[in-house]
Amino acid sequence: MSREKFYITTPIFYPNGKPHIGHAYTVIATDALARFQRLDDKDVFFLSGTDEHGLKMQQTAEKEGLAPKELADRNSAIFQNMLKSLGCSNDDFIRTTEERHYKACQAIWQRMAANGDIYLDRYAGWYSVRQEAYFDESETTVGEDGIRREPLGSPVEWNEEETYFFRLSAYQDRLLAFYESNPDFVGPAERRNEVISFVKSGLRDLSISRTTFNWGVPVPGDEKHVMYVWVDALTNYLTAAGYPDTNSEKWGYWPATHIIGKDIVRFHAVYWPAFLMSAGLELPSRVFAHGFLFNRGEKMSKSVGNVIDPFTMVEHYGLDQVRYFFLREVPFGQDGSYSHDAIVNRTNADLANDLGNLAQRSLSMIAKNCDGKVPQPGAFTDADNAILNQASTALETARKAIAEQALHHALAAIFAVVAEANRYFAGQEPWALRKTDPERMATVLYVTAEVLRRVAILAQPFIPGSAAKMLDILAVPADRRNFADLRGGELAGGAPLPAPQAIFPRYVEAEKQANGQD
Ligand code: ME8
Repeated sequence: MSREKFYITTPIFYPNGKPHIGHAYTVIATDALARFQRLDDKDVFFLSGTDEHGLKMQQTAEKEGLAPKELADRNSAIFQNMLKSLGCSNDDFIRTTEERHYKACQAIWQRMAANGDIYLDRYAGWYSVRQEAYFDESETTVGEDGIRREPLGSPVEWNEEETYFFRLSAYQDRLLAFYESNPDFVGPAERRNEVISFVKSGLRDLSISRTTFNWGVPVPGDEKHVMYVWVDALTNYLTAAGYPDTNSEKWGYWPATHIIGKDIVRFHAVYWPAFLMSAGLELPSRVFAHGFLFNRGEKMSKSVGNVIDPFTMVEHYGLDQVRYFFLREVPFGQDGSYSHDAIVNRTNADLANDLGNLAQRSLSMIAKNCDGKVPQPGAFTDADNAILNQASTALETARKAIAEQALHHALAAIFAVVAEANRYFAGQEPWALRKTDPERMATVLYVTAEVLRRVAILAQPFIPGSAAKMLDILAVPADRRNFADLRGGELAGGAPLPAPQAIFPRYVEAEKQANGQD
């Protein structure tokens, strides 16, 4: 039987500057969702990439004295490196300047045109280069500095030109009917409500081409126009699935789940489904928008200059520490903030103390007292069965949470097992049993090691490197690490184990380190 296909995407990022921690956050979360489905036996296709056209790219390139493609090449490579340094398991990386993407854009344009949804007219309005979007005059305000800005604060400039329009107004009722019959299309609920009230307030036709610059995909049949960068950008999700070749094997992955930030919901949940309806293509299965990250409560942006470099962060705290912190600390879908203290507290408490110490203590007892082999368990008590069961049923909880992108709930269920396993270990006192009842000690150590195996299997999507290390020191074969192996792959008493090693070093402040204190 062929496995269920699962297609998941990050936004494609503008390579007009270097990646920051907000980009890294989206990537880490989407990666955890992709890894979870792979371990749950789905045939996953995970896509990320860079969005290389548009006025913002062209203007930044001009400022830096580069051709837009040179700027894109330089920064797209940095985004690709960031994905590597975050342990991102994407199957493809798309750049919108690739040939395959031009074909897909021109094909979808032609389908929308053939459907009667594209017409030529003139447009006059306020354009924000930063958002790459037009705004209604009523949405803009003029500040004390005399500069007119859109609601998110970027300056707008007046622009008038001949442009192709997409008949978005014709899709208002169809979109509302679609949201109504697919209540899970947009998540979380606040975003869905925003989308519905935006569409209910009335949709105007959308300007989808530009003639004042040429850094974009040419409009088929009228090459003095380039496509509006968002038509081009959204189409990336089809390109990577092989479009327009709908007979290709890749096409079997479409439709996708789109993970995005809350800043680009309108594009994904209004414009994109309308384009797809017009082109007669299936709509995405889900659009989930996460919140924004703030550095100690402040919004990060390139212009404010408080952008944190993800490379430095990973180097400083460790990759799994950074992944764990963001996925656990910030309820996925809500805004979150981070600070040095919050990262250190969270990772020292959960990873170094709860998980790391439990592994270290139990496995070094096994190394010393059980001849370095998995202990032979006796009959299980109620307490043994309770903790073993909790470790298996955490999968059900995590699976339900992940189906609605509640990464924080999935992690909470897994770390509740860790907390309980610590209580179990402390309560059973295997160190005292060593003299009084060595057989019972062996059972307690077996149960603890088996719980650690289950926890490590479940933790793989979130902290892949450390979970793999834990499974290595439990001698779990590489092909027995899927969720299906939670039951059936139990540790075998008597199996040899490698020497235990520490998995999560405690974060020690630099000045304390220098003084030799912890
Ligand atoms: O919008 N907190 O690209 P972009 C959390 N090219 N996430 C953040 C963030 C923050 N402070 N800042 C950015 C674009 N993000 C378009 C997308 S898709 C077809 C085209 C994340 O480089 C978040 O996911 O501005 C947001 O949606 C994305 O980066 C925007 O990246």
